[in-house]
Amino acid sequence: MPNITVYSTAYCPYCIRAKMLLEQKGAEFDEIRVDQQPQLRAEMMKRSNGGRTVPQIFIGDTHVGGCDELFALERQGRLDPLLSA
Ligand SMILES: N[C@@H](CCC(=O)N[C@@H](CS)C(=O)NCC(=O)O)C(=O)O
Repeated sequence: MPNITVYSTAYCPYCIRAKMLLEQKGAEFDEIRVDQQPQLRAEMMKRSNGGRTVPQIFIGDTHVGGCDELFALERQGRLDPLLSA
């Protein structure tokens, strides 16, 4: 499975939904809490080309985007191939 990174904050419903979907898929991921460390928010924005909202999700080299984009991939049947790449 590719490395998966989820940039998140506490009390973020979109983060919770995204993490639940990944967990349902049995995908392990690193969670980076950007509310606790401002420099990591800057890293998140740089890696995501200016993405300001959380979550920002990376699967391998692919910047998925946020929760909505993750669920869109799932609806399109594109998430499983990405997770097993
Ligand atoms: N469409 C985005 C929405 C994400 C979103 O609105 N996240 C909230 C936290 S739950 C956020 O980052 N708000 C801060 C802001 O909008 O600057 C997604 O699906 O991830």
